[in-house]
Amino acid sequence: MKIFPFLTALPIVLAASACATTSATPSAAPTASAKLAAADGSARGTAMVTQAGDGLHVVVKATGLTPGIHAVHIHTTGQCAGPDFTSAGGHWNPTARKHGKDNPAGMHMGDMPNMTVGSDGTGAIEYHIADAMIGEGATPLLDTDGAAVVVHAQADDNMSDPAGNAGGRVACGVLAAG
Ligand SMILES: [Cu+2]
Repeated sequence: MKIFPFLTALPIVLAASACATTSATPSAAPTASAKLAAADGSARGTAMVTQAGDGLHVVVKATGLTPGIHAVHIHTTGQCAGPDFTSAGGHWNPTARKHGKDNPAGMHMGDMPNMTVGSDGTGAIEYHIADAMIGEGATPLLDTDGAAVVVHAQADDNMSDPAGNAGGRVACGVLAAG
């Protein structure tokens, strides 16, 4: 009778060892990263994007910002020319949607949650962008003109097209592979 639990457990052991073998193979997910800077060039933190299945895992860690709530987006052009960073273009929007998660016609692929910055000037967001690729497919994040992460002076209202009434651009970082 005791043989049955052993037999049913055996496939699980085999599957686990197969997983271990697979993860030991060097096949790191594609990544893109950016160093955020203010208009004067001083550092404002980092952004890291990792391919996670068929979506993007985004982590932004900011420093040196005014306490309060700040919009954070991925913008469509990988250029951060000061002082206003308009060179980064509008929001990354390969599916031609309107702005904002609360907009019935939204949202942009580059729309992300607001970031709360504390009294020490630091803040962070972690977010998953669904159905997006760093370097593959018809509309990759890192297309010919690249992409940038932009932090705004104010909060995003998650509704107003095209940019959520988020005010000026206070930090910007060009995303680059790796
Ligand atoms: Cu923006």
